Amino acid sequence: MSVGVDRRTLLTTGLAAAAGASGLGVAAYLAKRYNLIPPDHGGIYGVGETLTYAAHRVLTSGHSLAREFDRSQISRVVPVNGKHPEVDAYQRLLAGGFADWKLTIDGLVDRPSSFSVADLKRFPSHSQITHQACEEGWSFIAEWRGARLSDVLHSVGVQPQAKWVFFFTFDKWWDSLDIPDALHQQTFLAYGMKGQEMSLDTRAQVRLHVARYTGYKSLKYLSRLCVQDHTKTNGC
Ligand SMILES: Nc1nc2c(c(=O)[nH]1)N[C@H]1C(S)=C(S)[C@@H](COP(=O)(O)O)O[C@H]1N2
Ligand SMILES: [Mo]
Repeated sequence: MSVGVDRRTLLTTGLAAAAGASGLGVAAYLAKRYNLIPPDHGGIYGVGETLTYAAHRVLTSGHSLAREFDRSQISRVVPVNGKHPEVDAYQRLLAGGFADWKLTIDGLVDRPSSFSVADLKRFPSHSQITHQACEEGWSFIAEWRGARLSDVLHSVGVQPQAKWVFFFTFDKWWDSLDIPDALHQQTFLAYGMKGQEMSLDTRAQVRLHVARYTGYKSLKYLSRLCVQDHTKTNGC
């Protein structure tokens, strides 16, 4: 994988070593063991993720908002992290301008469904100017436009026992949010940026934008969402 991931692995290995020494590693282990944190791709964020999530839950209510900015504060440079997935299925969608792309939502929902870009655009459109920060140390402020994930999830009828939403992508990343974060008003399925359509040259046409979290939760190249009551990815 990319150099970035190697750096992250180093970073989290270092964190885990430091945390182990202070007992935080045990807390992280227990949190993971008892399904208290939303897991991420390969667990590479480990202790750091656990602490971030715990701090979120202790310091903020599920309804607290990420800061929003003025138009004048939008960054001129908005770096793109990574390349489009090379898998054939994704390359075919890209070549066709995403006309055949659909986002499947299944799991603990009353009406498993698939949404095209046009379908997502039929939900009320919202915009927000927020900060996206990569854990590797760079960040930018951008205006994002899209459907609230909550509106899309409500339309398929999330069942009462649901606890987590898992997100799967064409580049085989995955991540998860708990239901309060998935339903949060600033969690978007974004299809626009800087007043334009999301650029197919650089980013996926629709991406998750989770304003209250570090950039790695804002998955691109989405293929499927699965609503669950447990944190096992293979149960989806
Ligand atoms: N599918 C997928 N989504 C992803 C990533 C990825 O590698 N694959 N990288 C994440 C990380 S670490 C960051 S910081 C942001 C970067 O988003 P950007 O390319 O819009 O800057 O995307 C996130 N979403
Ligand atoms: Mo990142």
